[in-house]
Amino acid sequence: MEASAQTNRTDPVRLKDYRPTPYAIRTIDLDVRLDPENTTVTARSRIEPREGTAPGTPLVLDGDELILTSVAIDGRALGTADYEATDKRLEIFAPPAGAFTLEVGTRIAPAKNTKLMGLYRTASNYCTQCEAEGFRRITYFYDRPDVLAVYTTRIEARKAEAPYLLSNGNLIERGDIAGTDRHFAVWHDPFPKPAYLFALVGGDFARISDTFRTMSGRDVTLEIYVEHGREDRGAYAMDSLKRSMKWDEEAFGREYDLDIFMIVAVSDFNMGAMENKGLNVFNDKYVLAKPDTATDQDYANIEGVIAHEYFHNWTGNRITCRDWFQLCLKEGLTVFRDQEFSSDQRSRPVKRISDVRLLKSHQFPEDAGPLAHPVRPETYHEINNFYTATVYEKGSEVVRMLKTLLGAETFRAGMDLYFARHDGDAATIEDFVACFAEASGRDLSQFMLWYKQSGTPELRVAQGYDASAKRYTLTIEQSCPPTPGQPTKLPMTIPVRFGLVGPNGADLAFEAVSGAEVAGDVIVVTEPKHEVVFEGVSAPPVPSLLRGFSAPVRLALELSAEASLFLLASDNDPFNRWQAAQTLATTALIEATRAVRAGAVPSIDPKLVDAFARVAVDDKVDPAFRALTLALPAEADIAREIGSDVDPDAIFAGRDALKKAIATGGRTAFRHLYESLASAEAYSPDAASAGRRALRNSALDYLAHAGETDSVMERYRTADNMTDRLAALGLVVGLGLPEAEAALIDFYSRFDGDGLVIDKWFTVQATAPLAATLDRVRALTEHPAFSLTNPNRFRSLVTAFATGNQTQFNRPDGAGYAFVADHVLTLDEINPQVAARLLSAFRSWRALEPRRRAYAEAELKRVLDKPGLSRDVADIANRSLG
Ligand code: 0A1
Ligand code: ZN
Repeated sequence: MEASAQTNRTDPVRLKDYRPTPYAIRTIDLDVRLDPENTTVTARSRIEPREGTAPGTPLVLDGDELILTSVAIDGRALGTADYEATDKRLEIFAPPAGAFTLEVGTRIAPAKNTKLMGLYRTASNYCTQCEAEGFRRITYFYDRPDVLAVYTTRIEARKAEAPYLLSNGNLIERGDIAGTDRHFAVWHDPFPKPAYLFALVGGDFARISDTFRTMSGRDVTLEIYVEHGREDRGAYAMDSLKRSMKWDEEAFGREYDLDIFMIVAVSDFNMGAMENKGLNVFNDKYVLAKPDTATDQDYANIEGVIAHEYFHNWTGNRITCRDWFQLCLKEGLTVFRDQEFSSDQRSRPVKRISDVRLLKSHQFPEDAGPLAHPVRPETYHEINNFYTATVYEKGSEVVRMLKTLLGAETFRAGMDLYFARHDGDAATIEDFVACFAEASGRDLSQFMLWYKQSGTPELRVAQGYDASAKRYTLTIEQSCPPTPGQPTKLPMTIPVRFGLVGPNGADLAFEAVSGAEVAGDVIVVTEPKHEVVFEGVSAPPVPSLLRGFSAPVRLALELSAEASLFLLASDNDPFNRWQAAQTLATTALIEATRAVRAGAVPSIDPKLVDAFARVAVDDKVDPAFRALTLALPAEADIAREIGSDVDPDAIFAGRDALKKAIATGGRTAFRHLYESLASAEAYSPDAASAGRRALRNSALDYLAHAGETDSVMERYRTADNMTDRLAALGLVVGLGLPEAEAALIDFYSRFDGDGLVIDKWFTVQATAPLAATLDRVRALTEHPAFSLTNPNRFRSLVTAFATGNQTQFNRPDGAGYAFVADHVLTLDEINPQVAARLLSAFRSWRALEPRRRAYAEAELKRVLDKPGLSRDVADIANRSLG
């Protein structure tokens, strides 16, 4: 390894090294005096040795970029011989033998905090982000999830600067400080919690209030704090919150536990939102919505994220994680819960298809590349890089598989046991799975491999039918490709929900089955190979496997185009009807790509075109489902299916050819659809209306690809909501139509000053698959509305270009990679977390054709070679090249 790269390597943290801390911290009283450049924090903690700790064992607390101003134990200031402090740690050499009170004074400068971890400024307000390791940027502490303390927080600030002073728990005192322009508030959170769930907010906001009566009849105050002038955009978030609270009572028996639940929407935030106890802090894009600024997708995201953070109150807060390796314990489970919530609130099949699309487009590539890691990793260099699709989305799939294997009732019994047994604990995945093993009486040790083995398993399936014996056989083989650190894999437990679809479209019955455990409509695959034999099958079936996507695996099953067309028309499982369309399209797209690379014109099967046109106008089918079926696999999905020697330009051309063929062949159907779906009703974000808009915009997309571009500009001009306006703008700009510039100017002037909408304007331009895009994106980085310090602005332009523009990021001259690498390096000095996420756009570089691969590798090396790189970016660069 090169010397400079070596400086960017550190020792990893390992799961097997987990040890509890020698001391417990039972309570912490914080006194925080807010000031942009000079905030002072006094932390008084009640500390005691844990059982078995030898007297005199040093107390070593975490810190990060802190200035220590005082240390005292039991009221006596310590001398410099008693401790050592750096900006990263505070070591007290010989603490008292019994319980003691430690008082630590620190100084911080929120205005200089561009990492947005710890206490920082957003607009002219103060807020905190402590997960995963941000509390150590506020005071010296055991900043790890297994140290649970009761927090009492006093906040003081100038009244004019921060009329609202908020923290976790219940407000117990507030008042003015006589003779000054200052005031204070004291909050007490009775629930012991780890430091990552601490939050503090100070500032001037508009407040939206409501109440919720819980199932036991307690009234809870609900408050949403937003920027002044945005109070007309909080109603949907509040409604989503109330529906989430009700649903968790009904679906899981979980009631809210404090007197008040607060949400603060801020415009500078590294992630989506944060579940701090009683005081959630949100990226404002997941709170603010009104019809002319937010799309249907924004509304759905708000509903999902509000639910997610609320559900964390039980899965994450009441029961937290023992260590960060267990992150999926709270995240996978909470994603599962929010997905179930949205399924119940909207259409279950539509939600399932959207979730699987996300899984396949984000998690499958992660699992197939150098950043692959188990749902529960066993080592990490930088925990912030493990808030991944694998931990979240695959983590949710693992919980869903438990439910599929155990059945809904036993699953609920396992969840009840988990809540009863571990309330107040910092738990592990073993604790969680043990509850289901106990509730079901099933041995789940093989199932645990889902948490330990990375990579996407593959099921290879062959079929045979013996007409005279009426015997149908499915030969199912499982395998899992090698992934970093895991060259070989053990066979897993894979639940395969299935049906044997007979000639009339109904599932065929069978009299007996052997060769695998079959529970109801689920084949439980456990061995490397099963021969599953069904007796008494009256006709040759078409197998419908992995219904509802019952396991996060790849399915290799040779089905004829006729069989897929039959499933598309007849399968009683809506997910597999959608899957059949995807399979047909994917096969056609791979062929079209191959043709383009061979210099030929792709030939498109008219039967496929016809099937798509028929789906479009099938009024018996839910519009949202039709819209999803009509959406061709994305370029990145096709790249993933091709797997190696990928040429993104050929994929684009092949896909464009298929799209135009469907557009032209189905023109009449799309025209009919577009016109028949016109609506005179006022906008409503409900799922049914959103589905009709999605279908109409899909028709518009196809019409535009058939050359009927007039409708697009008309749609743009007459739209009465953001969904329709943005769909039209995306087409005008993405197709490079002559009206693009005028439309962009119009859009900007309508929404000038509205950051979240300007983000859409940036993204539309950054994702246009046009040769001029890179120059445009470069120019937009100089635009006054762009910002390197605001994560939403940065992501909407630069990250959107890297992750949402296959042809231009992967330009054959390597200029896209160089531009992105430059931005990784610039941003690394401001906000390493967001920089590291951007760099992970390179994760599929090894699958590229040789020329692009060489350019991408050179850029990754250039990044890694920069001295003084953050641990976040160095970790991604090292693993990507590893
Ligand atoms: N627990 C949050 C995710 C989150 C993680 C880290 C953060 O800081 C940078 C912020 C949020 C969730 O799952 O919603
Ligand atoms: Zn979460």
